[in-house]
Amino acid sequence: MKNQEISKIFFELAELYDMKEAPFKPRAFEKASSSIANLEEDIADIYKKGGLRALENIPGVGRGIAERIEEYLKTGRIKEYQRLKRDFPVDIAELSSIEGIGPKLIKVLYTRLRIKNISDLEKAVKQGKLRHLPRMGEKLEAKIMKGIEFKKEGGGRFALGEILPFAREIKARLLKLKGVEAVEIAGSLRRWQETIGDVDILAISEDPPKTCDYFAKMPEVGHVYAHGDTKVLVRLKMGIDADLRVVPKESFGAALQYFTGNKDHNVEVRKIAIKKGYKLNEYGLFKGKKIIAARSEEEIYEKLGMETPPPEIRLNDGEIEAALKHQLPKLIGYDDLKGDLQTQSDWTDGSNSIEELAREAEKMGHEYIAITDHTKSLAMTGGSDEKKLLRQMAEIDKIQKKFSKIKILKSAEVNIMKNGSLDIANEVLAKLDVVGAAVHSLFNLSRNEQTARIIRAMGNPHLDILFHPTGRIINRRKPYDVDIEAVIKAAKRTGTILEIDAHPWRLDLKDEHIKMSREAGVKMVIDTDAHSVPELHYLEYGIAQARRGWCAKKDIINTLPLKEFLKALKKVRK
Ligand code: DGT
Ligand code: CA
Ligand code: CA
Ligand code: ZN
Repeated sequence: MKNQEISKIFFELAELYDMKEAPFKPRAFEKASSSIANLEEDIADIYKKGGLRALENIPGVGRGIAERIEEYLKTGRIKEYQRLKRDFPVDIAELSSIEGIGPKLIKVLYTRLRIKNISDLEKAVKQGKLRHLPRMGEKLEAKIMKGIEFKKEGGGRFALGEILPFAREIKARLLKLKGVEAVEIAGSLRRWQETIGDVDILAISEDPPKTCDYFAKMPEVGHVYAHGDTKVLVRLKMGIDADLRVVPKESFGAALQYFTGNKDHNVEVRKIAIKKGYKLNEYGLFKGKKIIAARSEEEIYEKLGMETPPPEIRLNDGEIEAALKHQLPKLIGYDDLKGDLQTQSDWTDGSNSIEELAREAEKMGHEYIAITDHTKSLAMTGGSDEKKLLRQMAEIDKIQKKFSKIKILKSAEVNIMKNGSLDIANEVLAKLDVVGAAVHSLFNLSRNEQTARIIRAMGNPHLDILFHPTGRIINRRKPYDVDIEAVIKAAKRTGTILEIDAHPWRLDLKDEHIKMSREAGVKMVIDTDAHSVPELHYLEYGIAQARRGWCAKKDIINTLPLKEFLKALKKVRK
């Protein structure tokens, strides 16, 4: 499937045009890139079935972009991309994954210092070469060095959101092969862990060697480590390893249990088996040589006297005890959300109109969507001041008339200033349906200052939701130093809701903080932080994150229908 390749090329085209400071094009390519990455269907199939017209139906794809997709599908390349790439033979995706590095700097780095990738960059930083570049200095140089180190600490693990769509694509392709009966993604991906070391796939097939052959020869494969009749281990060109194991139908459940992990969970479960006089491995649960259970995970756990823990919580972190007592919580389900509460429109740094966002949210079955554009002190996004916000509210009233099934909530992602005040006047905040606020600057304050700043903001009676409470960006930016326990306590005291930001780069709050909030009785919401229509589909990442934090439906207030949801907000509006 060509989806990921095309998405990556469009991402690079966006950056390449950004370097040239071309208007409009960067946004257009970026939009198309993320839209295509999120497609479930094979783009080549879409094209085969409906030609250019069908491609244009993909959100964010207009005529021009559709023609470039056609060119790629027909010729295996996009000339425009090759031409631009000749001028800048740089690994843009790799370099821009470092905090502090964007297209403009990449251009300078290449034209002045011939830096093409992270290893070139690291050398240059160590030699102190960066600080002499225009608009650079020792401070930025140090920040970039920190970014490089942070990336290395990550140990080359990929963010879940980079890998899951791709793993699903491989699964879909395998399922189409003749003789393949079932395919499951196992390992950390099935547990929705926030970063992924490698991809583990299990399959049942009538012709295992043929299925393995197919896997080993996929165009995405860069290197084959091992290729047997039932097992293939490869490195993909994108830099991550992937394993395929074809297992017998009779023992599929045992294999799935084993390869889902995590390892600590498996070790404990195996101990329970031994205590009962059994043996457990990837082929089944045995009493002597006799198979007791193997076909499904459920029958294995049942024979061990346990409930089956959902994969998301298999971490040997309390789930085994709960499963033995038959007291596992009923986790929030993937269909339980009624609305999205953080979305940015083209009034600031989002790429779609309010109407487009609402239309897609309505199609997804949401009852409500909050439009939360940035506010004035985030000047680079064109953030709203009071006047602009009032204009937007009036506009939403107009747009609302076109919708009967979804309520467009007037909202904002208000900026928390250094002293903990909000950058929009209370009289205007009072007019919004729901108010979110977040820290977007001064990440380096001391723990005390940062904590006090956030807690003071939560004391504002108009503030309903604290957005992305720790500010981390996976593999890119550490959380700011904040006393999260104190924040959770303040949330309880002030009735402030904490966000689980579902954006796969954020996943903020993270699992352990979600658990702490739930235990403290603090309510949360799950929302996407979408900056475009395709990103509205990120909710599932947030739901997984909430499940990893053991949340039930009642812990998450945007599982409530509109009226009850509004009632659950802070005092002043009640
Ligand atoms: P990753 O790949 O680092 O993101 O994390 P996992 O959990 O996918 O780990 P991986 O790919 O090394 O192994 C997949 C699963 O196989 C793992 O979750 C549990 C199981 N497994 C691997 N090694 C062992 C082991 O030594 N003992 C047991 N009991 N299970 C293991
Ligand atoms: Ca793995
Ligand atoms: Ca593995
Ligand atoms: Zn934004």
